[in-house]
Amino acid sequence: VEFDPVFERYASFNPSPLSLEKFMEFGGSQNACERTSFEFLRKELPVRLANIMKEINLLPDNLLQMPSVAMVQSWYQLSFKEILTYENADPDDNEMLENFTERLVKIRNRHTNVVETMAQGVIELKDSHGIDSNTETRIQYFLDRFYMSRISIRMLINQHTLLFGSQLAQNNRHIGCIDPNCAVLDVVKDSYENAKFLCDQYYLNAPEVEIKTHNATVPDQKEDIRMVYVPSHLYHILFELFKNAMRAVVEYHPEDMELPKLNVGITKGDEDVTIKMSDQGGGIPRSKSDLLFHYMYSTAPQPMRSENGSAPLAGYGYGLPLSRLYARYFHGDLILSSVEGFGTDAFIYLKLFPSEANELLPVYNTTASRMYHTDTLISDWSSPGAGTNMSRS
Ligand code: W6P
Repeated sequence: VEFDPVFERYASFNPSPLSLEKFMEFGGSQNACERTSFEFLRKELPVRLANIMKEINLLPDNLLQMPSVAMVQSWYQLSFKEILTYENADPDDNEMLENFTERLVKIRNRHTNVVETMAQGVIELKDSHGIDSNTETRIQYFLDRFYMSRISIRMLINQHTLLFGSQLAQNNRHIGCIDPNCAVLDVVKDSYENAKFLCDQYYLNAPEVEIKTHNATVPDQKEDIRMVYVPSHLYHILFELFKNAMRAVVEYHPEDMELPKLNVGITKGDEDVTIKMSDQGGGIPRSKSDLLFHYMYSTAPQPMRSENGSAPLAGYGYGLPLSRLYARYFHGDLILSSVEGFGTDAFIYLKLFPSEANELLPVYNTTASRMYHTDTLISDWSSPGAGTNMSRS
């Protein structure tokens, strides 16, 4: 890659994480200021793009040479250049502002299939060169950061285009894609119903759900649980978890048996909203539980398809690792806890206070750079059957 001082300058800045509170201030109905948003984005978008492009450049050569990866890289280069053309634009020029918003929509469309294309690139590498464990560790590290960066950039673009774009089909309760009064129970029900529809279609059966809410902070506990959040992110996480739970339950129970219900608990505490989803789908052995979040594990040959060729319900695609990124994006988390032979509990943790729900962003620095150059540490605990102590490596 050629040396470009402008690119290097943007890559040297740290991204500026925004909290949900800041996003709300930015887009609040009174002071929503297109000019302010533009001035922030024309710097912040190139910074976030350049930071992650630095990491793309550090990927193993044979991965960078895969056609899909090269294509993704070229999209990033083009979008970076396009946003830079606004570097010296006059922020009071309304025509330019309109043009900027349209440009963002084009950029968003260009990057629509980044996840699938990158996954294809990893498959291309596996088929052509194979992937050793050092390479796998680095790709896992990279994809978590790359997809998180992408989630954050799309969040910024979505907010700007929803607040200032031409499609006025705005839900006036929302601020861009943020719902200041997100009813968690409604999102749970909605995602359950849609997963159930797919499950019924695929297996001709689906488990029921029992949902309980507990508001630990309100004495009469009648108030429903509401919070500031991006409903589409929560929906994405829940839909993925429901599909996995349903698949496990249906496949674990013989056809004539009644399916054990899924149980969902929604609890509002002082700091967190926690959603617990329990299934009795037989669980997974401890040795397999880490693998659920591995991108490599998911690029294995596709799981079974139904008679009519429709996509499988849950194929351990990129669904779980991406869902965990969505949860972590505003400093929440997603944890799976399984009892082999019984079932699995999934916990979604979300920050209740919008001021604490800050974006979690990858930063390109020497620590990050080292991850791409250093081999995985050799374990200083025994590995089974290592045999003699004759040799060390
Ligand atoms: C399983 C495996 C899994 C992954 C994610 C969520 C629920 C479940 N249940 O057996």
